[in-house]
Amino acid sequence: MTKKIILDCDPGHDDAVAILLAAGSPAIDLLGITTIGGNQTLEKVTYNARQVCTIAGLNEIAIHAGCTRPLVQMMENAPDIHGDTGMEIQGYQLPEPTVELAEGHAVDFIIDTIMSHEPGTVTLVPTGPLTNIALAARKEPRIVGRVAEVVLMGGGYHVGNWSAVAEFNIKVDPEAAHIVFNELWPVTMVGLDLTHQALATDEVEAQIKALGTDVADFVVGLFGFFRKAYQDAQGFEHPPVHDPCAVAYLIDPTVVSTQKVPVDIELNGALTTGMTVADFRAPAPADCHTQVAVDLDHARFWELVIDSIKAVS
Ligand SMILES: [Ca+2]
Repeated sequence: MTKKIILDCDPGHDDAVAILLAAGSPAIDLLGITTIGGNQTLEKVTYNARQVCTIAGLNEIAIHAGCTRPLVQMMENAPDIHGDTGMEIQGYQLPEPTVELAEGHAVDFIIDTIMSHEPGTVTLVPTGPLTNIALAARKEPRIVGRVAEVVLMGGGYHVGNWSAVAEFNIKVDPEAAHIVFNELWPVTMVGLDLTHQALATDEVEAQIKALGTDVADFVVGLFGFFRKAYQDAQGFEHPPVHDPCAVAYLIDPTVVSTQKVPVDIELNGALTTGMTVADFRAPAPADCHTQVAVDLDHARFWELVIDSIKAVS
């Protein structure tokens, strides 16, 4: 059975891989892509989403642009990790996008899509700041009871990457994250604890390169820039490819193990604003609606990504 998803993203190197994984998987029905200012400005990440869809031949996909900035905080971007364009690349010539932007705001597309499908059939997959998702829940509260689940890349119960304890997507719009984690829909947090296991090793890159297709060359080019950025900015040898982990969990839940645990968002910390505070002190209560991703099957994860790259090539 295929899962219908909306991918809400800020491409972004790893967002680009998430789009490819979703588009190429027979287990996923990608209903649309919505964009959110994050890794770079809304204008840049939306352009990048159109480029990714052009490369992957997703000519019919609906791409809707969303919010330009967080609910309360000033905009923050991540040029150290994603470059000035938000999707800088090595050794690959990005095309002029031919896939057009659809009319209508991302928030309205999210609401209309959920409300026009049977309850429990649409999953939201946010891989950027949670502004669009939070606004959708506030504008049309009935979506909360209608989505199948929210599977998001963001946060971390052990480490941060934008501060000692806060991850970028949550840190840049903590108020939006607070809304999303406190609505009573099922939330799976695919955080840094999990995504730091999704390393694009030399072996993985060689396997992708060996496919010899244009899409494979695109991904290898992304990894080239992303590896250098992660080496320089965060001391990683190989880059963690965060966002496709959320999609992989939906394709095959055995790829990502999870644990039910209450999670809330710190809004007023002196050192901890944007922390996803997970309470592991006792077994989660029966009505706990949040869970966190714990362990990744690295080999199976990359197998899924490679299968999708083949499928869209
Ligand atoms: Ca992202």
